[in-house]
Amino acid sequence: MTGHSRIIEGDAAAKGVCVAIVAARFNAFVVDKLLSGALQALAAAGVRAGNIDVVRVPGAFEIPVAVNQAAVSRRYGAIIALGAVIRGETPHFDYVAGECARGIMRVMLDTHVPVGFGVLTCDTLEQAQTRAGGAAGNKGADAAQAALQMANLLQQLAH
Ligand code: INI
Repeated sequence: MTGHSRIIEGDAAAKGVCVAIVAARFNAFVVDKLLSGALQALAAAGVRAGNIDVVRVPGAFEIPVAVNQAAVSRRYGAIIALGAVIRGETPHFDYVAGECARGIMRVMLDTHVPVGFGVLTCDTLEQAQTRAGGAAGNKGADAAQAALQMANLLQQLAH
């Protein structure tokens, strides 16, 4: 018989890691709930408040450039992107939501800094509220946990 396969998986308990949260001001009444969820999840994982920087940008369209700057600074082990893009009557939604997601993925692949994607893309305000601390949980908290897990996983894969 050959040996056992190794299972390599991220652990969300992250002591000593510095985290940047990049949060849009647009739809702040939703995004601020995502931000509370993310901060609670980070505290639960043992990240010290002094190791967390919260960066506010105008809207989801501006998130990637701030995430990129945070990533290239090499100050952060994990970054969390928070926003709420809600479909209106125009194709604007598709550009804002699509470019936000694409830009964030590009930063992650280019810099190897994990970015939790807590940007809601919803048809209605009600759907967004359900995902920002309502019946469907808090996607800000989920994004924070994902970013910490990925930071831990990437560290393990690098050795
Ligand atoms: N920004 C958002 O974060 N959410 C939206 O739903 C949204 N809509 O619907 O327009 C939005 N637009 C602003 C955009 O992100 C930029 O801030 C703006 O275009 C200036 O560059």
